[in-house]
Amino acid sequence: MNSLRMLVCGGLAAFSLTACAPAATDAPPAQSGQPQGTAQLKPEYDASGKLQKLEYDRNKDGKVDTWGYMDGARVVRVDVDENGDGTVDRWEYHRSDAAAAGAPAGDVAGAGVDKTVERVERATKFDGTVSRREYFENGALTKIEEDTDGNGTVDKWETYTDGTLAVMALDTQGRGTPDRRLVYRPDGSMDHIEADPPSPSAATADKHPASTPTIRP
Ligand SMILES: [Ca+2]
Ligand SMILES: [Ca+2]
Ligand SMILES: [Ca+2]
Repeated sequence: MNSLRMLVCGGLAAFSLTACAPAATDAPPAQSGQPQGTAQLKPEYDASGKLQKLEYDRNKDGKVDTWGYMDGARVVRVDVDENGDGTVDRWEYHRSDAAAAGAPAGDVAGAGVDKTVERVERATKFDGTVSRREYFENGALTKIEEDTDGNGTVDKWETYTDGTLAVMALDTQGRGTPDRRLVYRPDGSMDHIEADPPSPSAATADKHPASTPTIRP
C-alpha cells in the first residue's frame, strides 16, 4: 500500500504538475496518450487541466496494472491488478487530506506511512469479488473483515490495537455473527479463547436437536 502510494506520488513529482498544466490546456485534454506521460506512467486531465487519473505499469511488463483516480494532486482511489490478468484485485480508498487529521499528503508520503488510506478491499481469490476489507486510521490497521469461504458472508473479524492483532472473531457455524473469539495479549501471544454455547433459539428451531454442533474448546 505504502509503496503504491509512493509510486503514485513519485510519478506526480516526476511530471511536475505546474509544468504540465499549460501544455494540457493547449492540447486536447481528454485524449489518451498525453505527451507528458511515459511508457510506464500515463496521466489523464480534465478540460481544466486538472489531473484525474494515472495509469501505471508497476512491473514494467508493458501492461497497465495500477490505476490511480485523482482529484488534482490528491489520491482518491487506487485500483491494482496484482496478478496481471487484467482484472482489479485490490481497491484502495483514500480519505481527503483534510479528513486525515494532521496528515497532509506530502508529509505522509515522506514519512513512508500513508495516513490517508481509510480502506483497502481485496479479491483474495482474484475473481473480481471483494472478500476482504481492511480498515485504517491514521495509517494504522484497525480492523479486517473477511469472507474466508467465499459464500458472500463475512466469517472472520480481526481487531487491531496499535497495529497488533487484539481479537480474532470467527463464525464457525455460518450464522453470520461470531461464535468464537481468540483474544491476544499486546505482545501478540494468545491469551484465551471464548466460545459461545450453542444458541438456545437455534436449538429450539432446529428440527434435529441431536445434530446441533458442539463447539470444541
Ligand atoms: Ca504491468
Ligand atoms: Ca487480477
Ligand atoms: Ca463466509
